Amino acid sequence: AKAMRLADYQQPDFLIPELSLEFELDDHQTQVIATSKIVRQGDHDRPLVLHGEKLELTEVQINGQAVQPQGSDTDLTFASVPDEFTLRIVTRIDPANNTSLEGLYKSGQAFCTQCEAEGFRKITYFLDRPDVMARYQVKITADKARYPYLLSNGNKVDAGELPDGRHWVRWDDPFFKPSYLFALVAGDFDLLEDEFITQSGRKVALQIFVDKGNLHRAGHAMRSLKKAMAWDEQKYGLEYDLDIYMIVAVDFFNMGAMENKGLNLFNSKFVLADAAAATDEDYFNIESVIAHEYFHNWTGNRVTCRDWFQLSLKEGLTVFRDQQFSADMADPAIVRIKQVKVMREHQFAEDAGPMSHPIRPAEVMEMNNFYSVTVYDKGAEVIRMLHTLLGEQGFRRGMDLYISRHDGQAVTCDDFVQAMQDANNVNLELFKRWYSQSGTPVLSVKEQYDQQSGQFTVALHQHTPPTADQPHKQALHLPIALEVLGTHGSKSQVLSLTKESQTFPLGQFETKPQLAVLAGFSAPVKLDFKQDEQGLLNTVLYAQDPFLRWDASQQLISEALHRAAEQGQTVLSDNLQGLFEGVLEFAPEQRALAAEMLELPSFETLAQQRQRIDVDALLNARNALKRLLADRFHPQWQALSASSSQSYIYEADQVQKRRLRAVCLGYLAHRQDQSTLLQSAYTTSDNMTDTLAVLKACQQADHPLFSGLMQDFESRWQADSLVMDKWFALHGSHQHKDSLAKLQLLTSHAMYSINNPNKVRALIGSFAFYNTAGFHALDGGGYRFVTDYLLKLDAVNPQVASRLITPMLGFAHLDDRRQDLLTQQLARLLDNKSLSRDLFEKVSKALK
Ligand code: BAL
Ligand code: ZN
Repeated sequence: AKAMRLADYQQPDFLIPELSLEFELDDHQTQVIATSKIVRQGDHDRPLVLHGEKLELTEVQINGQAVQPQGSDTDLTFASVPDEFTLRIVTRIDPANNTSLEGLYKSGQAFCTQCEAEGFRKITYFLDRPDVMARYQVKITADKARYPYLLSNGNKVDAGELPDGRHWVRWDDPFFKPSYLFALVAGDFDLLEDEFITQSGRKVALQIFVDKGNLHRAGHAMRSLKKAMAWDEQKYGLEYDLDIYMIVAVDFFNMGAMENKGLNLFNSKFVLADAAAATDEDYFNIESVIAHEYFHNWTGNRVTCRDWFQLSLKEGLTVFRDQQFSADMADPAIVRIKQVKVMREHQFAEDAGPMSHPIRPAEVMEMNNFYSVTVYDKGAEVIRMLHTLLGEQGFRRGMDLYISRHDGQAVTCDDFVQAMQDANNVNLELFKRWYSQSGTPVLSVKEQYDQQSGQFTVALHQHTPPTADQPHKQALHLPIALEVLGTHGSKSQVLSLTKESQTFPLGQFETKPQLAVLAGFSAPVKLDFKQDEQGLLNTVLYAQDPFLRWDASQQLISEALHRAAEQGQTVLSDNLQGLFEGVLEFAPEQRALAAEMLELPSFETLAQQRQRIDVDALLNARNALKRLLADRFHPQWQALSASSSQSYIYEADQVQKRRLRAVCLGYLAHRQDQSTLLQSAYTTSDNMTDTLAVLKACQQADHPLFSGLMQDFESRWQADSLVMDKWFALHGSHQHKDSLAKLQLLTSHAMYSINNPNKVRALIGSFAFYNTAGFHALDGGGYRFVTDYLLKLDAVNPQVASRLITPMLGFAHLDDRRQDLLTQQLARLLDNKSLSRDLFEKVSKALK
């Protein structure tokens, strides 16, 4: 396998302005007739090379004449073609055996597609690259009884019946689009319908298609869609552009969802919700993913990417937009904390491992490997920094210019930054380095207070350690938001760090003030700021920015945990006690924030804070501290976990109560005298959030109630696929001496299937990612199990396998023994001669 390089980008030799697709759907013998208008671009006589994979070619004509191009596994070459011509290609494909879930495949009884990034080439031969944009006309023919709905992008323009029980529908998409935004769905669904009137008064039909019997679970998704449509008009002046917007929920899906023009496809997990079966977190995620895909209509579809190295152009920006939306819909501080956890747990880990890459990668072997937390979440952090530097209005001016300048085009990240720069008359040259440099900068902070003059200054220093992909780093443009807490209240400001080291005066104070740095996580960096515990406690109690308050609490706890791990002894220091007392005091008024502060930092976050960690010692310390806190604040946990008798609605006040309650139950489960309380919390729950809170609490404390409750849960929900994923995940992440045997057993559970990515992620994924004790077991059993599974899974679905290997890659901070064990397993993978390109890219880098 060979890597592609951004530096080698060339304009396409040919363009395809028009494409007509005709599908005769059949499980194993779907026929695709693609008729396209092809135009040579520029003065050259190079051949036409179309992409194509796993296609059976039956007919090719140029301008009505049969021709014989040269075929290979990955392309079809026409040695010499006219400057402008019509190409007709007939191919056959086998959707029912397409387990990669890329291209045209079957999800349950329905046909559906996934083309991003390079799946269209599994449907027909084409110039499958985003800078080739065509107008699509699509005709779908299929059996009417089994497939009453035949859907594609754009507007439905014609339909008819055939004598043999089949029918057909014709769709026309008036917008030019790249092939990755093509979609087709055929199936039998329940349909939820509504409408949206745009700000200019146009009526848009809204349709959500779900599996039969799930109509009552589609309402939240519909409400979310309408909120997102209104928000984008109000916030960015962006209006929807077709007469119809369709969403289809399917059970077999590699990603969360896909923004195909006018026809979004969704993993059913991000559409379906009702109180009994979905948690508050599910409700939140559905709203956010529905919005994300909707926002892509402008940032992604109307303005798209020139090439896949530019993926963050649409993803970083659209994640930032969905984050802004979520902050407007819910508690902004809590939303921000959630995002920062993702950065610290997953993105920092990616940057520290063999797959480190800039948000605009320079080299790619398999594009599917770059739908990463770096491109998405760090990409969004980079957009957020622009927003911080330019301000709300400046950012909006830049967005307006970006959209008006590039509507209908396939452009680059540089084009985006250029629009921001031109609209605001600022110089963003230095800022652009964020797009080409990988790694997590470390920001060192030193404060200085001059007793005589009262001057308070801060010295900032940035340093980015080398990464696997880039040995040398340069200084970046960092917006550093901070708060100075003096005796007369606090002052906030944003410093602009553009050099390696800079000193900033912060004003005059009668006594040394308290400094809190990185308000709102204003830059995606690690902070090196030595503060005493009393200072952190002050920040927790008195800072204005809730993020700073939370962060200080987590720093205090993290340091205590690392200390405990190193000393092999966990104690509840006075300051730590003071922290919990202080937070518990305001918990009844500020429930959501308190809940976040009372929860111990995750093992994954802790692991990113040190060069080397002792897995067992850190796990022990974390558990020991939990037990100490459970005992010390037992009455408070009980008081705050008292359940309310309100019946479930997804609404801020209730969400906050349930969240705090879940954290309290998490502590109570560490005591042996709480079985009655836990049992009753489980029995009386009328909603999945509270039910799962009990299960999770018992699981994490390895409480004797756990297995009984899990059996009860299974018997109640065994027919519900999405709910059973929660059950699988609880088993997968249960840190228990028999967890591996249990895992083995569950892979043959009636509801489990290696073909369904949600199942694999729920069971095997939560083992690899979150079952720290089981996965990192010193006998190597965890690593071996995941490797065995990857070998099987890779042959079924390489994309999912390639996600699942992530926890096996970041081992630099593990002890030598575990590094050895992991290396052995990775070597086993590399020995497999039919390893996918997806896994090969990751494993070969990890072993380098
Ligand atoms: N474009 C792939 C799914 C998403 O990011 O929306
Ligand atoms: Zn996206």
